Amino acid sequence: MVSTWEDFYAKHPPPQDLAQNEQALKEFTRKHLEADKKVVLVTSGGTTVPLEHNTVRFVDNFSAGTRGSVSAEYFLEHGYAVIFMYRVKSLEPFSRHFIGQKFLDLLHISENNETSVITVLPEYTQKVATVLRKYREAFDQKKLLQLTFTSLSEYLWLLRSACQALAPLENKAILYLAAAVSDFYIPSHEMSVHKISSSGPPTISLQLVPKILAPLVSLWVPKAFVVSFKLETDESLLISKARTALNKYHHNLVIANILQTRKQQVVIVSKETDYPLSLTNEQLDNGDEIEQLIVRDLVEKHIKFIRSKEVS
Ligand code: 9Z3
Repeated sequence: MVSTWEDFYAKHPPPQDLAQNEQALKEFTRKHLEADKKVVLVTSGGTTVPLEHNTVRFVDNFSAGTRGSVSAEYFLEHGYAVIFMYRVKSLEPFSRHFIGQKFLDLLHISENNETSVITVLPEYTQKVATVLRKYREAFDQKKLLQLTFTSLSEYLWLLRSACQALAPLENKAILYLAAAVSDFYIPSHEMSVHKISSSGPPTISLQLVPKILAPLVSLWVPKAFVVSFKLETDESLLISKARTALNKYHHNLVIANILQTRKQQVVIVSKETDYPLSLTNEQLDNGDEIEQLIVRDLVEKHIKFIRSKEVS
């Protein structure tokens, strides 16, 4: 049985930092509303579904956070203020360029009279400077707000709060729902309190997560430009599933992608049309990013959307 979205919120307590995040959301959206700015909410990374209240094990949804973090940078370049809602430890805008060992490989160390002097290697200085400038501008001018989630329940609470903060922006807001959100969960009252014993094979029964796009589109941000993502591994299902979602939730666009090819090709699906955006192998090898094409396309559509609302 599928419980309703109201039921989900009634049965799962809000995360402890929700009030603090709501305050940050309110201040951020108020500032940009006053400045007549466009704001995008980018969700990114996968949600976890805990198997135990004292969580040792959980089910995870696949997403490195590349789509979201790269897109956030391009939205900033197009003049949007960005609320970046992401899974703890998944990729973040700007720092994503220097993760793991790559960061240490940029640096040079020299010893000078017993002091260590660390510099960026000359061949990387330009790249670091370019990213650093954009990073500083985004934070110093308060154009980027970053908020985190880990579990499905934290994600759903934060998403609703973000929508409530964005609602006053009406059609100036884009929702860009790139996070990989679990379709299944164990209801709180059915979950083991302690670590599940490994003395025998456990039977784990998952239930369907209520479809949150329904209240999001019809109640929380009815005037916003809403874009969801559809992830499949079977190519023959991709477009029909995307279209089913559009017909069911009546939002603006679905961006459809196949797990294995998601960095090279996506399909933009609207009620009227569907068309691919893609990179050639050469472009991919050159470091071009498909998110640049996606965001450019969306920004054009969003401008037309705002104009159409001004006329009607
Ligand atoms: C996506 O389809 C994203 O493009 C990816 C990005 C998760 C594939 P990465 O972070 O990957 O760059 O590694 N996101 C949406 C996935 C999702 O859960 N969609 C739901 C569905 O397909 C509906 S909203 O049913």
